[in-house]
Amino acid sequence: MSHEIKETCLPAGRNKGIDRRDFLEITGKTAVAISLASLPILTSCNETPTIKTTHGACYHDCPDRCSWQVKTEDGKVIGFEASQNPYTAGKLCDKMVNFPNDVTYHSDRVLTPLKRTGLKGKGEFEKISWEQAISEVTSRLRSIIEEKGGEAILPYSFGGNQGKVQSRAISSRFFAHIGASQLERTICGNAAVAGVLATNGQTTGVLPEDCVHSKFIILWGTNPVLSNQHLWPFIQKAKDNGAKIVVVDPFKSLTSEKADWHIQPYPGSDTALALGLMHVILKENLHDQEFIDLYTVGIEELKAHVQNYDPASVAQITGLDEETITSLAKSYGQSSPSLIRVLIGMEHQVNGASAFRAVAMLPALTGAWRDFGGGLMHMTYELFGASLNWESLSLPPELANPKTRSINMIELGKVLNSKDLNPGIDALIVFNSNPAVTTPNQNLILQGLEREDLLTIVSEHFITDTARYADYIFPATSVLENWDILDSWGSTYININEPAIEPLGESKPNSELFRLLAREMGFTESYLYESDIDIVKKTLRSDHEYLKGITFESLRQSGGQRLNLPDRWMPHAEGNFKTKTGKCHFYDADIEPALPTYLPREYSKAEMEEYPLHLLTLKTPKYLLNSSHANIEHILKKEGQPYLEVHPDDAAHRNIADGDELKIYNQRGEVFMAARISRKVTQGVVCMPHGYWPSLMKGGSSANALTDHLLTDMGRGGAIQEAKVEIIKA
Ligand SMILES: Nc1nc2c(c(=O)[nH]1)N[C@H]1C(S)=C(S)[C@@H](COP(=O)(O)OP(=O)(O)OC[C@H]3O[C@@H](n4cnc5c(=O)[nH]c(N)nc54)[C@H](O)[C@@H]3O)O[C@H]1N2
Ligand SMILES: Nc1nc2c(c(=O)[nH]1)N[C@H]1C(S)=C(S)[C@@H](COP(=O)(O)OP(=O)(O)OC[C@H]3O[C@@H](n4cnc5c(=O)[nH]c(N)nc54)[C@H](O)[C@@H]3O)O[C@H]1N2
Ligand code: SF4
Ligand SMILES: [Mo]
Repeated sequence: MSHEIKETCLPAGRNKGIDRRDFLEITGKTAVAISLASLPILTSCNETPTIKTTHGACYHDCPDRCSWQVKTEDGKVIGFEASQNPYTAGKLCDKMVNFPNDVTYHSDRVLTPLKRTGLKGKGEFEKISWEQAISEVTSRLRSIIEEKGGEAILPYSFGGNQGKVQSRAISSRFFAHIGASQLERTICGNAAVAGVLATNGQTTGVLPEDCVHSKFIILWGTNPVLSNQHLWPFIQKAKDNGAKIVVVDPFKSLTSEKADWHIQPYPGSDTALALGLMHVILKENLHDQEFIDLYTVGIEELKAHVQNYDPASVAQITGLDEETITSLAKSYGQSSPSLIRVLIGMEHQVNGASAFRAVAMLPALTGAWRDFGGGLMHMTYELFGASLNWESLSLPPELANPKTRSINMIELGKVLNSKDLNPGIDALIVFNSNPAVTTPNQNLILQGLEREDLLTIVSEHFITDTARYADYIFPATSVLENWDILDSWGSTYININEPAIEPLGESKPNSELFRLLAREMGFTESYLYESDIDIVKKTLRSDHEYLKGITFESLRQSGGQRLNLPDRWMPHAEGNFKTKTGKCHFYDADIEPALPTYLPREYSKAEMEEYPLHLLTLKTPKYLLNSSHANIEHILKKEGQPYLEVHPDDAAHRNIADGDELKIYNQRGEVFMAARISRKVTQGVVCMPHGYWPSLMKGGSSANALTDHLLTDMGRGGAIQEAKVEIIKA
């Protein structure tokens, strides 16, 4: 198959005539409807200025994965617009509309390698050349490997860039090649997925667009109005068609404000709530016996188990009244098609995976899977897992199944400070992540990053709070400057991202950083040097039916295309669960416990007295994505002051008035923030936004200074939302 690309020069006369309005016309609905493929790819030729349009996609850790197009004139971005594909629907979110100025061209962007000159954490650096930086880093890494072995080196990366090339392709080969410790990347999704897989064996249930057919939608621990904005119009359409929208969330989220019914259980109590619903459904005969007989295992064990979860007991655990529990169970059981949408939000609890496991059982109990638009909607990444050519992204055979130890990213603070770890961590290489802000137990992490004997290397766009502790910072390209291929975990579109402009300054893609390190270390294996564009092309070389009509050329013309999925995607209408038995598992003797069970974290009386309030640290800021963009002045201004939401009773009890400056504290740290007295939280719960950089906060700490590196019940995720605090006026 040829991958030749036709490039066209735009006559100079026409260039001048193109203004923003023309651009919109060219890329607007009508033109796209006629044929996206007919758009010429315009590249530099002798005549100037040269106008070029390239297609790309959002690299953020966001379920939407919007497609966009970038217009450049003489290598500078002059237009940045959402694509008109039916899911992106011509609209980027508020976080991204100004991306070229907010990130790519931002004056604070790191554009050369930097070497530390001051104390760790002070953020004092000098510019050095790539040659010097690569040579010095390589010699330090080489001596660490010689003295302690590769496991003394820990890669640390997460969702900063979800492009397959810039997140894993070359970096994972490099780290496997040097025998580095492996990082368990568990901070987002692992517990949720572990729970759903235990029940259904796959996470791909109802597809996003198909929710328009639903008549009863429970948004369980998810906030699509903010965190999954391109799904929301489909939910809104279902609502316009008469669907009832219910939100189950301990916090009064933006989504709950738009729903018909907000149910506000105590954080971490969802396992009990789901089992309570099953109790009522079975008691009221709202279950689908035929579906259960044909496609599930363990109904008798489940029936016995849910006896412990009668509405009165569940009311005690969840803080809801019995009537709410019964009425939710009946409404859900009697509606069809009925849909439950889960995503990530409720996983960050000690009982988080069990909650997903229990909730995932509900559609099998009621037979909701038989209806189009009925069932569970969770992730979509398995569709890409099945169809792309993963050979290009996986480790080559000679590196597959590495025997090196794994370190859970949640426990970064613990491992950096550990005296028992053998070998200890001597080098930390961070890219696509900002753990000083986003990983629990912030103060322990900062203490670890302060270690003089730790070599810290960070590849970044900005001097983040993690980068402030680096010995060397490498300048990373932004998504507008590198190739990539992006699958999705929340939509059904595949995108490629073509560089719209040359790398600014001396920035280089993550992949190139690892190629340069490999070269300097003298490695000769070809898998370390595969080019980005070759990886993109290879990943698309697949005969899978979902990729029919989707090629490198077609994606280069359009940016994103929907996978070729059947018109009526109903994965479990006739069972077909992907568990070991092929059935939905209400009960599984191989899992401990064999049935989802409400097992909260036990606190001593003294602990509860000292820190009585349950702290939620949520993705409530509208313009931030985790810690990304939390250094951009105009964004922080738009976002406004961060507040701690406090229930009126908790405030009154402590003599706190609205707007009072508070100290929020526990055994791990203290954060300063003003109080906002509201009923967004129930009594006993407080909530603050996550994502703010500690260096920019009063007192030098942000939300994760109060959270702990506790693991979830399954999936080894982070029970970030299991934190207890006390508050006083500062
Ligand atoms: N308290 C609390 N903590 C949480 C959460 C919460 O709800 N509450 N949520 C958790 C969740 S769900 C997640 S996903 C994690 C996210 O945690 P992180 O993955 O650390 O996410 P970001 O804060 O977005 O940081 C990504 C960084 O990558 C950088 N970056 C972007 N593109 C590139 C690139 O191409 N190359 C390089 N080298 N760098 C790049 C960005 O500049 C940014 O600094 O946070 C978790 N932490
Ligand atoms: N604006 C914005 N959008 C984002 C992000 C962002 O930082 N900002 N981050 C992106 C990322 S990394 C992810 S993973 C997704 C996450 O997308 P979602 O899963 O939709 O979002 P979250 O905000 O993590 O959590 C949703 C809700 O879960 C609730 N929740 C917390 N604990 C519990 C519980 O115990 N039970 C129940 N029932 N609910 C609970 C919270 O109160 C919150 O309102 O969003 C993505 N989109
Ligand atoms: S952050 Fe999400 S909603 Fe915003 S542009 Fe990116 S993919 Fe779209
Ligand atoms: Mo996430």
